[in-house]
Amino acid sequence: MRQLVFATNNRHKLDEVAAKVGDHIKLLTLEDIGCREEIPETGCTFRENASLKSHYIYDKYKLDCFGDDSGLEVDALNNEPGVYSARYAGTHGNHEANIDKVLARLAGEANRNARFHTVISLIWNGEEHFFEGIVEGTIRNERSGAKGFGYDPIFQPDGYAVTFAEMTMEEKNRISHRGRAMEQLIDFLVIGSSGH
Ligand code: ITT
Repeated sequence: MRQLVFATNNRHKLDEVAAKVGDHIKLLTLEDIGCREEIPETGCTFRENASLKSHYIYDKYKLDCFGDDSGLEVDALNNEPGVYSARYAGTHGNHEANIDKVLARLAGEANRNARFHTVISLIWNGEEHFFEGIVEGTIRNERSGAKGFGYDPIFQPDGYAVTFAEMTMEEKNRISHRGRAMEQLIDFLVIGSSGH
């Protein structure tokens, strides 16, 4: 079976991706390979940051691996929080404060359109391949639901009456940015169709 390191320190991402790959790929975590460092995310785009994550692991461990960089883009906020999604309110991973900041900045705003965006960088046999996934939706006026992570309680995907935080992981994975990008990665590895 193909074996791949997922370069993430985010437990929720890992769970979602593990559910998506099922038996197709054996996922290794950073813990599995003994990597305890924070991987720097100094790029200005999802693509650059995804690439930094995968290269960090490949350069050090010479293992097939991938990393994703993802975030929320809100039209009325000039696509913020974007690459700063994890640390929008200052502290990395403070999801409650990040949500509060988005809601405060959108107070009174009629245009609630937004999207989640993921870029995955895969290094496979020493070559880099990119996969991208986007899900369009709107930002609710307040939180709803307790599942998922990050901005899930305020993001309602188009065509649904619930937020990502009200969906099961399987439902979210079927339509989410990360789920869509992972489907392409799995196709690439399992049936050999191309990344770019
Ligand atoms: P790693 O870099 O270790 O993978 P991270 O959480 O720092 O973990 P990112 O740099 O890609 O990951 O930041 C993504 C942030 O965007 C994440 O912390 C959330 O705030 C938000 N985000 C991304 N995908 C999301 C999702 O599916 N649901 C809710 N929020 C999400």
